[in-house]
Amino acid sequence: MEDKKLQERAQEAIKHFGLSGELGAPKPWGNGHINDTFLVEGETRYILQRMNKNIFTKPLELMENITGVTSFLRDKIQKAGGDVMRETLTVIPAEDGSSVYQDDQGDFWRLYYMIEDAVSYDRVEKEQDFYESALAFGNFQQLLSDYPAESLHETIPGFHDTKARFQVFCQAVEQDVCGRAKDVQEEIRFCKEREEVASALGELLASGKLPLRVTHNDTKLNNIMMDKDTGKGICVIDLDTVMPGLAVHDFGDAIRFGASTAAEDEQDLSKVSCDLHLFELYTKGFLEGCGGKLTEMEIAMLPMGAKVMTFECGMRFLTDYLQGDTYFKIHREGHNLDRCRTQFKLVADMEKKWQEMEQIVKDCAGVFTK
Ligand code: ADP
Ligand code: GN1
Ligand code: MG
Repeated sequence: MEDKKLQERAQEAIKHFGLSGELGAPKPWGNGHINDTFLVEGETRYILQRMNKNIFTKPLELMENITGVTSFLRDKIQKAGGDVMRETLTVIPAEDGSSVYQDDQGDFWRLYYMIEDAVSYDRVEKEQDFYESALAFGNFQQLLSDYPAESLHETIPGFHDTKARFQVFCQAVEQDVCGRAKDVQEEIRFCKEREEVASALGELLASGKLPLRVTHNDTKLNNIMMDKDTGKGICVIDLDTVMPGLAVHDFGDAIRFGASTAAEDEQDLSKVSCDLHLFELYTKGFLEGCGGKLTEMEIAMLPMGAKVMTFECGMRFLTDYLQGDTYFKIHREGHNLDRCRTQFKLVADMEKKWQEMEQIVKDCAGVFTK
């Protein structure tokens, strides 16, 4: 019922973008956890999104970031002789010229051209795809290395401030608004035992040992479109969180999702581990994609980026579970708890494989700088 109503609202929203020709009814699309995404088919295909207003409280500032970044990328793609319709998102303005349409319920809708002949994966199916995604995410960072960072709004303040997120988690345990804490004591203990993980990277940033760069901050495999014929990562999407951040976070977030042997919400934890072969492939691709721009400290901290991002994500899922599932979309009871458990299983597995992970990074960096 809820979904039906939303679809009807999507159908209303699309009328406000001044598109010509006949359009099919918007169809729910993709597996994002944050926005409501629809495919709209006409002579051309479009992606219509209702932006999550609880999470993105300043949608116009967010769209300013996205139009700024995509115009900047479009320029570079054009100069390099690339295909601007496929290698970057294109925002289609609403009929009043604004980057969004606001409906009568106060929701903001935006429209993009669909990236054609491309797919996004929820799991690594062919290992080469993971390598290609690493090249593309690394390259994305390189392309934005001269973007005026000061012009970017912080769309979610403290997005990867893991230490602050740890405090929020502790409050959620204390407040226990849904009475769920008693059933997740093991997960709470796991998280609390690792308080130092939460501050590891923040301290290096604060002391100037890690540089602030323009980063994507949400480098899940399904946030990149891969060419369906060549398998190349052609377009980085989901630009809501492009902000100044740490390169090792972008690396780490991709590992936590793509180098896992199981889905993010797998219930059988015996299937969940960090695949070191995939870790190695991604490391190679990312270093190459960044084009030698990473500092020695950044390279040394890649394994830590993977552990911190996985820990942070598990902690965010657990916090959301404790707070009554108000942030991430869920599709079943206990979904956020299942997701938290896979992340914590991965953290524990990375801890066991720590030396090997460090060795892999050293070997890859050596080959790359030779
Ligand atoms: P969320 O923030 O909810 O994750 P995304 O912007 O990542 O939303 O979109 C969800 C999914 O929709 C993506 O994983 C991708 O499969 C698809 N998608 C989004 N934008 C486009 C686009 N311009 N072209 C093709 N597919 C897209
Ligand atoms: C969300 O938007 P999406 O589904 O690509 C989240 C990420 C989490 C991820 C976990 C804005 O990503 O931070 O790592 O879920 N995005 C936001 O799957 O919070
Ligand atoms: Mg997404």
